[in-house]
Amino acid sequence: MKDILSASFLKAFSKVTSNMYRLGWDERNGGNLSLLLEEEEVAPYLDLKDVKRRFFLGFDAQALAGKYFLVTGTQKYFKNVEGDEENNLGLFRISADGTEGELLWGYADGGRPTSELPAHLMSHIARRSVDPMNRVVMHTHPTNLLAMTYVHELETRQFTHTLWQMSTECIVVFPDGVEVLPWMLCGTNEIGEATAERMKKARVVVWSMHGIYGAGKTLDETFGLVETVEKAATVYMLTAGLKRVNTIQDEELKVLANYFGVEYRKGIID
Ligand code: 2HA
Ligand code: ZN
Repeated sequence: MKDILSASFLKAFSKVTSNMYRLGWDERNGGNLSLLLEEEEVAPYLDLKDVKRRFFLGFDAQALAGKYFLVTGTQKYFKNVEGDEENNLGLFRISADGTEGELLWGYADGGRPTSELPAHLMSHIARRSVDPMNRVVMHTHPTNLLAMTYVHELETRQFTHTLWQMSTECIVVFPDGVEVLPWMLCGTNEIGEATAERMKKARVVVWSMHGIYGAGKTLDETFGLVETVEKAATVYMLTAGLKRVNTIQDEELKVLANYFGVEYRKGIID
């Protein structure tokens, strides 16, 4: 059996949590991250029959039965993940009936998965229904995006339009735009269901006055997606309240999308 700490997926996962912390997105226990793994990726590192503990999911995850997930722990700090993975992360399988997590490694100090596990797993199900290659769900509290939800209309069309105007790469990186949820109580099945519903339309869901959810095929891609949204929100916050004399015109957004061959979401600029 190989040492799981040497697994490239575990190293990449740790590194991304460190980068998120370094950028100031994940204060204290803020943020949570989940990565879907296939059995053949996990098998070299763990005895798949050795279930350490079981925990109830509290919703139907049948669509993910038999899938493996690496997930940050509840009350754990992103700044502590790298170098102490076994206490701060857990790797579990979704039981055959979709009701339980079967812990195979991690949460070593008796911990549990993030309180946002419903939003994560429901988002995985929703994203995979439109993109079967989706493997990552990232929740974090990027500073300027959070600030923007205090001063900008909380409406999907307007919010997306503003972000697309904030830098030339935006419409190319997130042509599906961002979905905006109103303030809701976090850690519940309700916010999980609302997030997952929006995830069918876009890979980014803004939680007003809280943070962001991003989804993607790889850790790098998902991090890059959230990073690009946060960069746009930063430009917005640096210019909000100042007299804006220039912008990217809607016609220019269309030229960009056409040049890069991306199908941008309809109803935002037309
Ligand atoms: O787990 O970010 O939304 C900490 C959070 C909850
Ligand atoms: Zn949060």
